[in-house]
Amino acid sequence: MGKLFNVAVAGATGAVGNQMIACLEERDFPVKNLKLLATSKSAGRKLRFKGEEITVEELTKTSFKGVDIGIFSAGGATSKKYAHFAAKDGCVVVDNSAAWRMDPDVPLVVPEVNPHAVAKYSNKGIIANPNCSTIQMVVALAPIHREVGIKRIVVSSYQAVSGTGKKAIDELYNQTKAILNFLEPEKKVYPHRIAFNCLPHIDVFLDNGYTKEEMKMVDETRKILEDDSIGITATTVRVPVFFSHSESVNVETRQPISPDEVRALLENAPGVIVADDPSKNLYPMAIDSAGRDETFVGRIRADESVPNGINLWVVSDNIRKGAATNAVQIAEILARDYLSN
Ligand code: 25A
Ligand code: L14
Repeated sequence: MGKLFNVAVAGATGAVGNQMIACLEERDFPVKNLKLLATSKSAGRKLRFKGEEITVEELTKTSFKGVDIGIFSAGGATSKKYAHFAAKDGCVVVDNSAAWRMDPDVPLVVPEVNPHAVAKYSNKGIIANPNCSTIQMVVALAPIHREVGIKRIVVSSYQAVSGTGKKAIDELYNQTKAILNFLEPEKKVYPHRIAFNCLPHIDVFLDNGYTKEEMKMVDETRKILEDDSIGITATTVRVPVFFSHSESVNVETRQPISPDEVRALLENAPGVIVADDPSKNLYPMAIDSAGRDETFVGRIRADESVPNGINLWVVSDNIRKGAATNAVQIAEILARDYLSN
């Protein structure tokens, strides 16, 4: 039998943390002992893992003593505060927040795209998990970039509320229920009503007029594809969907490529399912991809307004591949290739 690891999940009671626990179980990660960490509010709650109840503990500076791998999804502030304490105690951190993603010493990994980057975990003892919208886009675009080179990307996203966590899932549910009952909807999480609405606003606004979510898509895509020459512009939009982000992606390639060639490439790409048959009304949809780990691609067609243009519609479960699954896949590479001796 292979080596078993002591694993901790920080933010275990959140939307992503819950899914991380489920992924560790589903994928049969070699866990010796699982520690579940959250704020003092949640300490004492019990969560199930492989048929056993595990009591949630309060996250503290000493939580990671004896832990081999710590998977964090408790927000950027928590990661900034605690990741170094974990690393100091010899625990490798796989961090799901934006805190370390653009640190040049920290690898930013999508296992289907740049698994080799995991090796750089040894710099700081931290590996960053990319933003959900970036992950699904690069899973779909990396095979095209390798084949013909990508010059420019124009992306617009249609993002689910679950990205903001449990409180936002509750907000969409409660607002929808209120409106259908002719009651005044309450808003707590987003600056405007999300039920029956679209908000061109995800994360905070920056001085350049873009949101932080939009700039994450620009910066993280270049880092993961290891190519700063790619021009990227993004508009990220919150839509009243619970799970799965959808993206309209327009790419301009360096060499010509036909829609059929793109389809063939993506049919053989790891982690991708091509769902593209307009004659049968077949295209990727949020409701079909929710609960799945793959990235679904369809509506593949030529952008006839430029010489080498392709349009794609890319859909994936933001809590699974966009967060928990990708983080657990990173931990699998780490465990198998780097921590097993
Ligand atoms: O503000 P930030 O930094 O940008 O972070 C924003 C939020 O984004 C989520 C996560 O939300 C985070 O809080 N998030 C992070 N990365 C994400 C990603 N890549 C991401 N979302 C999508 N993609 P969350 O609410 O899902 O998870 C928060 C978890 O973090 C724990 N936590 C927060 N601060 C912490 C901390 N843990 C330790 N130390 C800290 N300083 C947080 O723990 C949670 O696990 P908690 O104790 O506050 O418990 C969660 C709350 O959830 C309530 N709850 C439980 N079940 C339900 C529920 N609410 C509604 N419905 C339920 N079914 C509990 O009552 C408890 O209050
Ligand atoms: O991981 O949808 O950087 O509100 C932070 C914003 C995840 C999505 C991240 C959202 C994102 C989240």
